[in-house]
Amino acid sequence: MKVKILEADFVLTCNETFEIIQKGAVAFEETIIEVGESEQLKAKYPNATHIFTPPHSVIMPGLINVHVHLEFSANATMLHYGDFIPWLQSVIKHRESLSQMATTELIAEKLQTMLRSGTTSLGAISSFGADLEACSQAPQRVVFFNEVLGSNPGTVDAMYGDFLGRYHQSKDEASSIFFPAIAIHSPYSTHPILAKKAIELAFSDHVNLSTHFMESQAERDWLDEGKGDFTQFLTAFNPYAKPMCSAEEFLTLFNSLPTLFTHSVHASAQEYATIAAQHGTLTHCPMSNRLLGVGALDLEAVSKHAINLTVGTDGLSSNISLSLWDELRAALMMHTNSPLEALSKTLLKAVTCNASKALNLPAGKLEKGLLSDIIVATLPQEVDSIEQLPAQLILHTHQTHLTFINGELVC
Ligand code: MCF
Ligand code: FE
Repeated sequence: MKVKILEADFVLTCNETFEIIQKGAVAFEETIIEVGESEQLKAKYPNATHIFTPPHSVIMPGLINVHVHLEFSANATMLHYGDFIPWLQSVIKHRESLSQMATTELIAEKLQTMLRSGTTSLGAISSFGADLEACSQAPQRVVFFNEVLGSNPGTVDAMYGDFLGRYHQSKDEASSIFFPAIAIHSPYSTHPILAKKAIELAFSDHVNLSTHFMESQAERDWLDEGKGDFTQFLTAFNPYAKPMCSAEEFLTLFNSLPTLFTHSVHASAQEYATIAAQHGTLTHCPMSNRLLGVGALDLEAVSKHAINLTVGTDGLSSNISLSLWDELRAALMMHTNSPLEALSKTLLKAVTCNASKALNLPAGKLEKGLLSDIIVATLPQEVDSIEQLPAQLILHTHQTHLTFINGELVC
């Protein structure tokens, strides 16, 4: 591959110091060769192919959406929003028909839309395996999380068998951009014995691990006291239903592997400390949290515990968009107590360097040696100061001007 030099008014490296280079450039092939000032790079690589960008353009790493349920992509208005248990009931009622409507073509179309909005990598939570074909053929880097759940001791073996079958099918598709992985649904839906077996498999196969954790007050009440809104819901399946483990016991199951914990809106300070000590990641899904009526994540608590923070869109089962820009705008509007400039920086890190760390992808930063997953976003006007750039980028970006994956122009 011939060396390319991409130049723009700003290079947002998303590196450790969140360095922003004005009149900057990136020299790259399949991996990044050098990041620096335009004039210097042009002199150093005189034979490179130059790619110019419009005024007010920003070069940055491709975005990484660590948590999306593509099998629910056919939903628009069918699921019940506003309250968690009614939503869950509506998922159970409609999941069969929704998953039939979510054809490979529909999912491929959603992946293309995600690409046009700058998402170059994603973590796909797969409940049934119906998204395998679209995900294994996607232009993006995909970490494919095969989900396991099951609480009835009489059926856990069959549930594990079904999960194993899907996991092995995804392993057959493994490639340099498609990575099989494992997801445990949640502490209220997955028997700890089942969870333990799947976690041991993730450990021995060195694959990524993800779970939903402490999303709603109902989940908190159920795990702590076996009470609350979950009681009626779960006793409909099993009249003797009891919490299968405490929240701390559930977290401890994951102590061997850095795990992505999604939502965690109702986690306690002690649980945040455990997640931090286990080098876990917290995935914030602000739109989903709003639509399912579970409240807003305490970002200050997450930052106090120095937990690796990422942002995901969740699926169209609890969102109206799979664009991370839309998601970041929602987060900016939701966390009204966080200063705008600092929050914007935190959010951009969450979908780049923090996300690549969580998924073990050598991308997510513009840094020598990392994969050339690079996007260009173009602002409509100049910014008042460089400190305003992260916020203005979040407020004004919908689609990218250019997108590269592995150094190849993909859109
Ligand atoms: O993250 C959201 C809300 N919390 C839990 N689960 C899901 C979400 N979006 C989709 N789901 C799926 C989940 O993967 O819904 C099902 C699971 O397959 C609920 S359990 C019947
Ligand atoms: Fe989810």
